[in-house]
Amino acid sequence: MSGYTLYWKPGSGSMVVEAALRMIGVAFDAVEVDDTADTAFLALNPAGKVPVLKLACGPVIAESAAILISLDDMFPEARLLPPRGRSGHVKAVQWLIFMATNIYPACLRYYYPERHTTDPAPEAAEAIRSQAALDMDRDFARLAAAVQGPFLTGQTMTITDVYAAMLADWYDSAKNTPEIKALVGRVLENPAVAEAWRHHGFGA
Ligand SMILES: N[C@@H](CCC(=O)N[C@@H](CS)C(=O)NCC(=O)O)C(=O)O
Repeated sequence: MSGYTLYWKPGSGSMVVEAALRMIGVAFDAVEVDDTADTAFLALNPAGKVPVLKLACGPVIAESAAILISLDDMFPEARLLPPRGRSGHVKAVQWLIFMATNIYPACLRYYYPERHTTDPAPEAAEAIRSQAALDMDRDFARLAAAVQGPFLTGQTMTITDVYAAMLADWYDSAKNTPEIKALVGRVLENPAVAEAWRHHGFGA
């Protein structure tokens, strides 16, 4: 048993955490979660969501952005994020949180609109889905405008770029935005990311 256990599901946001662990080069166990409503899994994360990262020394971390920032704290030499104190660090954290709190939830509203309304009418779900698409179009445009090139914060890939690529893979019109498309191509040149991407079934 390694010191880290990643609870994951194919096609889910656990992809970016697996990519981070592979970029760090630390050994980890991967536990595929079949049922996020299972009592044993809810004991780890009462929100019933992946990703979850369990550390052998005790802590269990949920929330994708929190896991990535914690891993950067634990392994600063892996440069998941630019070094603290540099402007690149602040910007990479800002865009990571922007995506986790805006685009990721919009994507969930887009694919599961019926979970976001108490109105059972199909039109209600359709309205949620249409608004989610508008929200994603706006927020991906903001993200695309911020790309310094080839990566978000310039010449060096960060885990924030991998997060952007993951979300873009869930939403076709983002995937086709030139700045994002170029960024995804560059991100996938990294073998650690490519391995996590493949393992999670992204790019299908
Ligand atoms: N805010 C959470 C969102 C996590 C989330 O919504 N995960 C989805 C998969 S992408 C999930 O586990 N849904 C429940 C399920 O698939 O059973 C994060 O950033 O980690």
